Amino acid sequence: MPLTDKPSINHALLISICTPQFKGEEAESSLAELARLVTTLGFKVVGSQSQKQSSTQKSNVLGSGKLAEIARLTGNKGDIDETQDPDDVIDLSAMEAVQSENLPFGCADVVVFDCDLSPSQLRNVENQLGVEVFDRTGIIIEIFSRHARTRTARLQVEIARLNYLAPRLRESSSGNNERQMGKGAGETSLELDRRKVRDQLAELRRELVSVQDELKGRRKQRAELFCVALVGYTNAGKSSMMRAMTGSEVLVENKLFATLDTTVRALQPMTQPRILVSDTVGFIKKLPHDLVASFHSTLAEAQDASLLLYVVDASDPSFRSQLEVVHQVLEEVGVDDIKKLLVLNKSDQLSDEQQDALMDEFPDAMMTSTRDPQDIKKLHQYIVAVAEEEMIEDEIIVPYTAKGIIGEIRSSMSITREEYEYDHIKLSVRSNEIELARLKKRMKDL
Ligand SMILES: Nc1nc2c(ncn2[C@@H]2O[C@H](COP(=O)(O)OP(=O)(O)OP(=O)(O)O)[C@@H](O)[C@H]2O)c(=O)[nH]1
Ligand SMILES: [Mg+2]
Repeated sequence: MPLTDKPSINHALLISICTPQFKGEEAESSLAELARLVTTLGFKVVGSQSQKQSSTQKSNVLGSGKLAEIARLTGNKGDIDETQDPDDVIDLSAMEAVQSENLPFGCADVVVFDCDLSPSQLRNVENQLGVEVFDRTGIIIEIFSRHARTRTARLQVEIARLNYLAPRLRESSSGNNERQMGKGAGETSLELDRRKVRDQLAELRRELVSVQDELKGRRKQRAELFCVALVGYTNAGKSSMMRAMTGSEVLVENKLFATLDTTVRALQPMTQPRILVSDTVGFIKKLPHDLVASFHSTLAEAQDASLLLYVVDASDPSFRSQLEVVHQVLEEVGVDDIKKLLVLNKSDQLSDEQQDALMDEFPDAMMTSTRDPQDIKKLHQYIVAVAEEEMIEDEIIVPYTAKGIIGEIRSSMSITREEYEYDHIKLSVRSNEIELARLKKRMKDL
């Protein structure tokens, strides 16, 4: 399947395969999410169709009636085998639905399935329709490829993309008899392509390991600081919250997966010692397995945090199931014993009654709107209070001969009392254990 950038806008027809396990509201909200994913990619959604099937595993995911209808909408460019599924009756109700939407002949040039298709299913339906076909994973991987900015994110996404593409590689149209440079004896073009992908994957994995070691080093340096990680479903408002709390210019967009890289900044107004806030990649239902695996390392930031803010878009009717996905992924990453706060965001989109009902349902949560400075202040106070709980109080004696160190103490700890004695200053300070131990060692070495 060619996953290439195209200059013109693609017109996409979305297909939902409903099974006994996946139907009704769940299928509808998933299809609505697929429409947002496809729009994020720059496609225009022209309509959607759903097909009932006993499972998504059949070699032909579409029955002949539905296939004929979709072929009409995609301009009959494919190669439909009329003998396929002789028992399958044309689903008239669905056809009427399409006609009532007045979708014209050939209105779509891309078909997107809201489920995963095996390489052979994808090939079959692509041949039958003669247009480009994507499955949900293909779309998500494509969005990730376009949004990846840093080296780590690019490496992670490229690994996931190649893993996805490798089994979908097909014989190139140039034929497999042609001799090609580097091709081993008896190796077809397809085998050569697959070998190249395998080599490339190995190289990318090596590179990723070295980048991750570097990042691990940086995280270690920050280990003594209190870290808050913003985690949650895509588009919940994590980056907006990061901006509001740290004054940083992280990307905020009404797009799915705007953020793929972890950003770390100090909480503003600045505290002593500093508190760090990190913005992380968002989650989505049915996240492709390879992407989950490759983003585990990005989520290491969450693993190291002292406090997790679970940000949800409380104005989205399906936020409860989104929260479930977040819990699931984070459990896999292993963040069970970290303190958490549920942040019900986008409260400006909710009526007072709706807000009250949500607070009854989630009494330990905090209701916020990233657009309300008062809410950001409330969150700031909460974070500082939690950080303070972890701090301990101590006394430090600084001789006048070592006065220079006081500036250092002021910038890294909170000083609660200063007493000036004959030959020293006695400071009462609050900080975390590691920072205090480090300071005492420094004082001894002076
Ligand atoms: N109405 C309203 N919109 C908000 C609020 N917070 C964020 N948004 C909007 O929601 C959209 C997504 O915001 P982001 O901050 O990019 O969301 P994110 O969680 O970082 O999303 P990803 O990076 O894709 O995971 C943007 O259009 C924001 O302007 C809020 O409190 N109220
Ligand atoms: Mg973001």
